[in-house]
Amino acid sequence: MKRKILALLLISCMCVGTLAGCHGVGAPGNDSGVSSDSEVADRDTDEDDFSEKATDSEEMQNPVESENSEETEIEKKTTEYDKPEIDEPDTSVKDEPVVQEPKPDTPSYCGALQVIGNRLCDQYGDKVYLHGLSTHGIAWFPDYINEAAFKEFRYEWNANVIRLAMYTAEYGGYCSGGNKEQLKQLIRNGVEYATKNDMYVIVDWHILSDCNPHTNKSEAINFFREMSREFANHNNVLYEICNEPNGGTSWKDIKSYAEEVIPVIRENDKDAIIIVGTPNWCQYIGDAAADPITKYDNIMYAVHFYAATHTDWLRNDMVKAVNSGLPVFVTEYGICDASGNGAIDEYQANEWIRVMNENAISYCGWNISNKNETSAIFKSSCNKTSGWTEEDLSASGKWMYEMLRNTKLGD
Ligand code: IDC
Repeated sequence: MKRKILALLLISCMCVGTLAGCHGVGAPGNDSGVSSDSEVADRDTDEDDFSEKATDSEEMQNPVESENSEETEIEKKTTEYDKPEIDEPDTSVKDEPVVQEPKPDTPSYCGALQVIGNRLCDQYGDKVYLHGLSTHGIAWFPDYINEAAFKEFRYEWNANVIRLAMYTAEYGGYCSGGNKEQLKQLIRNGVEYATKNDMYVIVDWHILSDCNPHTNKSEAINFFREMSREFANHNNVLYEICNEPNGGTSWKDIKSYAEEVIPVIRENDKDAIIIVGTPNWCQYIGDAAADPITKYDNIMYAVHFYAATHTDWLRNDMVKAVNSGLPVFVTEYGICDASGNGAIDEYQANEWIRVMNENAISYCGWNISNKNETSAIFKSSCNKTSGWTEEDLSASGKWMYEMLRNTKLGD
């Protein structure tokens, strides 16, 4: 039996009764909302009539009062009113219809995640759907890592996962002159805010211009050793150990890197989900499917797409990999082109979402920033770091907001 079901009880008979007795809504007649002078005059007259009639009816139509004294009646009502709530449990809801709502796939319901076959699952073994957003580089846009923002992403945007992207080689990156302590503190803060707001969180070692994860492997090992030690008791932290290998880096190279980094995390955390990037900016998923990592459990593989650049062929490769048994996580996607800029392709974006949902693939949208580029979810004119309104959202932001709001979490 499905274990994570929230039973939402609707006392619908009561509602129907109430609505049936309500004449304020949908009353026939003039529905323009504007009253004519004569109608107002009529109403005045009606009110007078009504108060007169009310007096009449009180006197004439209350057989109870005419048979019993007023006092006795009041006493009786008080007794009836007070008793059941305190002394007798209300069993009347038993026969009411039960509407079952999905629970959101959040840590408080799903707990520690696990990979079963090609699926991401919760602690009970039920499928989990993580839908959320990725930060931009935290070195460049640190201010979005604040508690109010995370709360909004969870409860306004309906996101249940946030990815913390920490560039390694770009300007100010972790391995290119960035302030390591500050960057780690941002990661800690992000994990804390995600935890407080019942979200999963991905710690992303965002390799890009460093192409091959071996380039900064020893830094990666130290970073993940320290982070996994600190987050060992969290059940909501996932590790993405190399964003996008590229520049001809082979799956063989990536796999050998992964097999050095994974055991470092496993020393501290025996079962956290670890996501491994795949060749050619996370597009050659077939290479991983042909030769997956078998020495460790709870490993997933990343596909990244930008809808205006990557279409059917990458979707098909992704589905093929999933069908062959590979657990896939789309840790980054955009609805514009692969530069993070250019025009939005809504048709392709919707196709991607459809296929990912059909295959229970989790996903994070790029990016939480107001950078002047299509993929940023906030307009560049918006300097707020929480408390956003619709006007603050870019076209990508509006699309992602609507999509996340309209996608039910859980099943
Ligand atoms: C882009 C950012 C852009 C930044 C650039 C750095 O949107 O502002 O200047 O990185 O090189 C990826 C990468 C991701 C890219 C994104 C868009 O993972 O870092 O962000 N993209 O180009 N893969 C495919 C696209």
